Amino acid sequence: MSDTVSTTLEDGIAVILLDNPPVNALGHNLREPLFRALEAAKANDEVKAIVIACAGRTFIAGADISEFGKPPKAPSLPDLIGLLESIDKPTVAAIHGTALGGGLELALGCHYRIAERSAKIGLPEVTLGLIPGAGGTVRLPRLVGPEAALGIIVSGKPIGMDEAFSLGAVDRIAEGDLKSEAISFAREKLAEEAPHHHIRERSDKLQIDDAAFETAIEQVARKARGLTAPVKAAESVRNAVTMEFGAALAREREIFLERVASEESAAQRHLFFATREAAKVRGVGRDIEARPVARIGVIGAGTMGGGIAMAFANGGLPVTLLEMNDEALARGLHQIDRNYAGSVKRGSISEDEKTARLARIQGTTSYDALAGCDLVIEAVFEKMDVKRQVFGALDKVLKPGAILATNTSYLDVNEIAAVTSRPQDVVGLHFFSPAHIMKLLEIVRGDRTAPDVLATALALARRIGKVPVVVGVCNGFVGNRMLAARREQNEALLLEGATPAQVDKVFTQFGWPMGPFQMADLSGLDIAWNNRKSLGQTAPIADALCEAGHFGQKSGRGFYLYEDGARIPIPDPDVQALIERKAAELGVERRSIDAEEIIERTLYPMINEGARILEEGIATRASDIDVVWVNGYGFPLAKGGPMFWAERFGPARIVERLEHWHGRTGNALFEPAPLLRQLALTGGGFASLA
Ligand code: 3H9
Repeated sequence: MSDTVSTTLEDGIAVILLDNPPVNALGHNLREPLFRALEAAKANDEVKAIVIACAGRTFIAGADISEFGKPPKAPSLPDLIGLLESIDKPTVAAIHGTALGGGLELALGCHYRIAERSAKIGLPEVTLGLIPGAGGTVRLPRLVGPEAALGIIVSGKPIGMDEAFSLGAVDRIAEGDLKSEAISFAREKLAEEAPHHHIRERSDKLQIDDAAFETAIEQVARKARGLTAPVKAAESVRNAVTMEFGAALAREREIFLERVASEESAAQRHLFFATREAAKVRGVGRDIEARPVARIGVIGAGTMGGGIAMAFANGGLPVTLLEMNDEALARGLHQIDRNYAGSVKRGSISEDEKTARLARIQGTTSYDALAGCDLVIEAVFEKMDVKRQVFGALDKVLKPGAILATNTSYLDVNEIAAVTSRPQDVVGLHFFSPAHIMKLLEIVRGDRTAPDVLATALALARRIGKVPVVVGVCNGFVGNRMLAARREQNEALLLEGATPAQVDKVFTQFGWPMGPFQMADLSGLDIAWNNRKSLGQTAPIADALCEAGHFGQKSGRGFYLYEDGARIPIPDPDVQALIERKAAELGVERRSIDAEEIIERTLYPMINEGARILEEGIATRASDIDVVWVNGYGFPLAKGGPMFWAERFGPARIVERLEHWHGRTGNALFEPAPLLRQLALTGGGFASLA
């Protein structure tokens, strides 16, 4: 007996109960006593069959991720599963909640699996830059067939019981009490005359259509977007088919250990914990209760407002969508309909689901219709006057306790809150476009925002599948403020001699899905142009392009040329000529610019701004900034976010190059932030300076 593992013997059936909160991760504190319990049950003649079950909210959620990268402690998970497979007595895994990663692998070491109907199973290792390392890629193909196993392993997505049962991954669904049904199931199996086979002894499902399987594997490489783990996982599934069991298992372990030691996995593990840390907010402890939210109001049915309405409707919440007049409302609702129709066409939702989601969105042109809403978010024009007007009107109609949210991407939330009689109920909810797709939600905490308003925003974000990060008030908050630092240099690089294609290539080689100029063309140069004009800002090249009718992909010309409505960017000699003309006009001397300089002048100012954001307390932790950039701006997952990357790459090197550019240009953007300087001197990570 130990704190985490206890065995009870019920008339010949040993029930080994694991209890390692919160998610029964297979840390050493669980592996070691479980190994002993299994050895004892194996040796005990009174034990005729074994059931492995878990206490708490879930079956085993996998290996303990925090142990990776530390010296291994025996017994390992493969040792445990090896021991399980040496037991002839029937072994049954009783699954509730989620059996993930090493948890599922342990269950695959049992003869049988019984699960509650609500349970899920999966091998999410690729999402941590890993491959399953305790037989998952070798046993699952033998159990469900290589094609199905490949899908589960490379997607990392858990599957529900209908699918698991039909694939044969689970032998029985428990409709009543899991533990007693697992015991009865074990008894049934004992009573059967037939021998109990371990998965390793089975090869009946390994027959495959070679060509189709190879095509599926090639597709994995194409879709991996520069990540190595899915490709390696697919290789390991192929080994399960082409190699004998023991050799495939040994090779899987080798690949797993390589992956654990990789930067890609370190980055993804960092993001796993960073995402969970970000939800922990100063002053918002577990004792702070979220306010009940049953109906959402959204003001503005443009691209952003429509997307926000969809995000809530997709999460099951009814939405009242307000526009100024019937025409604008009809246009907005029509666009939402079209977006859902697109999802149906792509097969991501059913026609019924589309109908259900649309039915949750109710249009109105009257503020009075918002009176019953528990939270209203505005997505109107980005001008303080307009926002103040909207908040004044909201203050009049909303019931006491309702939350007033703004989707502003840079305006002062405190100033907006000040026009209301209830600044404690005002919060920023900054969605990212397209709002129904992008995961990030910056929750902007005003000076007077009440803790339970933040708790409500965090709970809502989770309810609609967003990744929330709480940030403070400043121009652009975390994401857009750092983006502005980078953006300033993009045009300067073009004027000084780089081409859009050259800059974009450096970005994609770094791992971004696309570079800044392709991105600008995709989102529409006119939108940024209008924004600049309203702020009294200029960007010589982008402004000139807009004046010449280059609005990006939608007009067939932007920083690139797009022929016949295609999305392939083609370098445009006219744009090049325009850049050179502008450089001459501004007296900028042109020279050749290399990849290193492009990184130093775009990524380093971003990191520097991130350090300032930390100094000012706008972000609570460096890892929060990473969560923002990975989920809102496509920062390469494999690099873990700008601040994580900076720590690994070397703050001293970054400071040295910032100083170089500061000296050369005199631009304050490059002046190293004190926090970054301190890190360069002391080493360690940003967290060590907190
Ligand atoms: C693996 O298994 C490798 C093997 O193939 C080979 C080995 C040889 N380890 O998410 P939550 C913590 S790789 C350590 O908020 P939920 C988490 O940080 C692993 N800690 O709860 C949080 O801590 P805190 C493959 C873990 O109810 C707390 O538990 N498995 C682990 O929303 C609650 O987590 C996975 O990738 C872990 N494995 O969701 C599954 N898991 O409270 C990872 C959680 O201090 N886990 N924690 O912030 C999950 O997907 C979700 O946690 C789960 C529950 C769905 C289980």
